[in-house]
Amino acid sequence: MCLLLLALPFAAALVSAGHYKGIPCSVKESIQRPPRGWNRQGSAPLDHLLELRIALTQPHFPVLEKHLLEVSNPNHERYGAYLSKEETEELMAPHPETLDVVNEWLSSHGINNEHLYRSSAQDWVTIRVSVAVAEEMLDTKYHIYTHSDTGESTVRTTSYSLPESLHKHVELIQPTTMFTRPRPFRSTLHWSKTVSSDSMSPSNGTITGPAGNPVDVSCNATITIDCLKQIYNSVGYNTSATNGNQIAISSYLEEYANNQDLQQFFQLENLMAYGSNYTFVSINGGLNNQTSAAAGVEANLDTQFAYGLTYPTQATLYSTGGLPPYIPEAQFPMNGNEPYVDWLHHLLSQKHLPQTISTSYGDDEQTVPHSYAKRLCSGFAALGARGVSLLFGSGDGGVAGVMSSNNSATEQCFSNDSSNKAMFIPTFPAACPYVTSVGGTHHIHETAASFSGGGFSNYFPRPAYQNKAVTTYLKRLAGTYEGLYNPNGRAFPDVAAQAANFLIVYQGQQQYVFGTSCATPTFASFVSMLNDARISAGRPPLGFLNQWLYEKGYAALNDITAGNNPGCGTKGFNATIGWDPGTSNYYLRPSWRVVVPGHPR
Ligand SMILES: *[C@@H]1O[C@H](CO)[C@@H](O)[C@H](O)[C@H]1NC(C)=O
Ligand SMILES: *[C@@H]1O[C@H](CO)[C@@H](O)[C@H](O)[C@H]1NC(C)=O
Ligand SMILES: *[C@@H]1O[C@H](CO)[C@@H](O)[C@H](O)[C@H]1NC(C)=O
Ligand SMILES: *[C@@H]1O[C@H](CO)[C@@H](O)[C@H](O)[C@H]1NC(C)=O
Ligand SMILES: *[C@@H]1O[C@H](CO)[C@@H](O)[C@H](O)[C@H]1NC(C)=O
Ligand SMILES: *[C@@H]1O[C@H](CO)[C@@H](O)[C@H](O)[C@H]1NC(C)=O
Ligand SMILES: *[C@@H]1O[C@H](CO)[C@@H](O)[C@H](O)[C@H]1NC(C)=O
Ligand SMILES: CC(=O)N[C@H]1CO[C@H](CO)[C@@H](O)[C@@H]1O
Repeated sequence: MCLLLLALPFAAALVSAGHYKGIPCSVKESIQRPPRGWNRQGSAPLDHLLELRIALTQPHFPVLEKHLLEVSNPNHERYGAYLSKEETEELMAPHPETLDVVNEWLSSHGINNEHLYRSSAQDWVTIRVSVAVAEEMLDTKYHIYTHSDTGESTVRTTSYSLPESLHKHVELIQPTTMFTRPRPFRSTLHWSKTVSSDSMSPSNGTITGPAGNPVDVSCNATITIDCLKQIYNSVGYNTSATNGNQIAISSYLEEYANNQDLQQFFQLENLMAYGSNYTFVSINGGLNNQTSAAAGVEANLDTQFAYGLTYPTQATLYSTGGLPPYIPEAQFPMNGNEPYVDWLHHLLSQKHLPQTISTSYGDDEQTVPHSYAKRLCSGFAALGARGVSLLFGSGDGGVAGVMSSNNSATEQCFSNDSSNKAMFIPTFPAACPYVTSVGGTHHIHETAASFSGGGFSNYFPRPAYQNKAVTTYLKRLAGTYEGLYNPNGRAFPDVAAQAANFLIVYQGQQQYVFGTSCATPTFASFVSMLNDARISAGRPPLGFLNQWLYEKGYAALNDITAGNNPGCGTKGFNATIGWDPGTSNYYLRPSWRVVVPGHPR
């Protein structure tokens, strides 16, 4: 037990068998209350098993960050000189003293090397302990919390403590105060079973697309693979199956990509890809349930469009197991963590990585503990240093956050601190400065889709690469919404792409889907095509995109100048007039842009 010496000196001395028992502890992390919607029920069963993740301090992270900013800066001589797995791990590793101190603490609780799992860089330790042991180690009390909307239950606490000598060695321990469960960003589904034949027919003439080339009229109502190639001007560009370029999709939360649906989709939208396949990678027990009824809309959408657009590029699907929510009646270990950490551990332990990865999941930033969000963001930075382009959806609730199913509620637009202050809700991971965040547009001429998530982080300060674009936008905003957002925060999204009326195949039927879930694999696919061209030309891939995007890449993008993203009872942010050559000012929200990569050379 981690007792306060002052409170119980004799008892503490008597029970202290190990070095750390009975020495002064102090609170490591606490929250005032669980995020909105979570209500405390009874105590957690003492024999319930928890998989605790312990993040150790990374003293060399600033050096890693410096490397990242150099190798992904198009004006730097090291542009494209990405780090190897070993080099990256060296910069992620904790100090040897940290390993010693933490090992000693663990063994004082009877936890030795054979009971734990370490990440490849040794920066995370995972242990499996009962609630009783965790409560003793962390001087806390776990309870069962139930969510009022979903009925999901979870075992959590609002505060935990550590011996003071450990504080500087341990960054965070979860699950303790973390209530987040990332959700797929899909806003609406149209369940219409019949898709009218003329909506697919190119015979109805063409209109002029954003790049000045002809686009089928039908694309204004139904988005197919052909439409996206036309809109973003890549018709006739052939990717290579053999140059080593790869695209990957992340899948979580028991979302399964159905292979029969995929083949049916290929028959419908890219006949060349019919019969092709992808590599399935299971992380932390992620399953691949091919029962038609188990197909996931998100997983089907992501794989169908990303693989359909980039075929014959080698394709991968990561299925990361997140254990199901805690069920009070069941006595076996359940409900681990949000799954990004497992996914990161897997990727960072690989020698070779896909150059482009699309992830259409996320949660409201304030439901992810600050320390945890920071640490995950550092992991994304490490992937960037290795040359991976990470694309994340910006959310489907406009300025109100994730809101995967209901866009009208305003009651969630408050801070979860005691001030209960009205505010816009940023999303995570989209708001991490080391990922590229993708918002949504619709129609031709493209306008911002109203659901498109966008705003400013409350956790991450504005990165230097955004200074020029964002300060210009803020000036134009002239104080509107003051107090509802953090003007010094990382602004997102970085880019946007078509996000409505995507025609997918789901459980054998043609369906329309909407959301930044559509935009993310789309943008990722065009990044992958650019990487394909670069790799074929013997050049390194684009890696972490944002410095290049804000410095040079924007010139290939189409400004979106109409539309807004309402939420929280407001009209949200306006997309405004774009690049202004007369005054050299950006009048654009960095978001509402669309990629028009043209024919990569
Ligand atoms: C595309 O559809 C939108 C919404 O229905 C409409 O406002 C717009 O005029 C259409 N674009 C063209 C080029 O027909
Ligand atoms: C791309 O492939 C198609 C089909 O094999 C072929 O007709 C076309 O010429 C190729 N385009 C280029 C630019 O090589
Ligand atoms: C395609 O790949 C998936 C995942 O690896 C596998 O389950 C499936 O059997 C493959 N299908 C074919 C037709 O090879
Ligand atoms: C696969 O999904 C189906 C339908 O949801 C379910 O009945 C079945 O139990 C699942 N199989 C496995 C092995 O999880
Ligand atoms: C809001 O909740 C998150 C996650 O539980 C926590 O990390 C954060 O500190 C909370 N914010 C406040 C101001 O309590
Ligand atoms: C959306 O939220 C509002 C306000 O909470 C509620 O009245 C409405 O029924 C919800 N709609 C759906 C489809 O859940
Ligand atoms: C957005 O544009 C509308 C219409 O032009 C205007 O009324 C509104 O003030 C603008 N809002 C902001 C926040 O700039
Ligand atoms: C406006 C127009 O030309 N509509 C035609 C689109 O194509 C379908 C099928 O090819 C015709 O039935 C429509 O008349």
